[in-house]
Amino acid sequence: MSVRIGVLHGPNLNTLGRREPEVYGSTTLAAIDAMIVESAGAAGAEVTSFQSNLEGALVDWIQAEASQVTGWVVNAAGFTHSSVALRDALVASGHPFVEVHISNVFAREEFRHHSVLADVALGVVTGFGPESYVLGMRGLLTHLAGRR
Ligand code: CA2
Repeated sequence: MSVRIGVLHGPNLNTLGRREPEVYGSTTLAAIDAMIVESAGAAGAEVTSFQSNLEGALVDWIQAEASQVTGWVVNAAGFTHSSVALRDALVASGHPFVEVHISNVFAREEFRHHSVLADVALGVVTGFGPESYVLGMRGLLTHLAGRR
């Protein structure tokens, strides 16, 4: 069976590389997508990715892609801490997902310490810069291959 991973980027991540480089680094979202495609491709997996600043657009995308993907890598950005709608859409998709963050959310403001997604995620990767996506993808692919 072929493996196809949906990568979801939440609000403001379209401005990566252009603002707050001391927190989020200088890598653009397009460069992160290229890193993900390369690492997943090396493992024989396909990637489809989507960014939106709108909660409903992210939910619509999850619903539209659910029948085509095998799992998700999710950086829900600010919605991580608030969106029951995203949580519900991910759970309803029936596929495992890994929550990823560029920054270490636990080294930041207290409101970032709580995620409404984490307890239904396969795992969480936080604080490794853009590499968090690659590490999350690797963990997800290992899980899907039944190796853990
Ligand atoms: O560290 C992460 O990946 C976050 O998901 C990023 C979110 C933040 O709300 C989460 O707590 C942690 C914010 C994304 C904002 O993206 C920006 C990109 C460039 C400049 C400013 C913000």
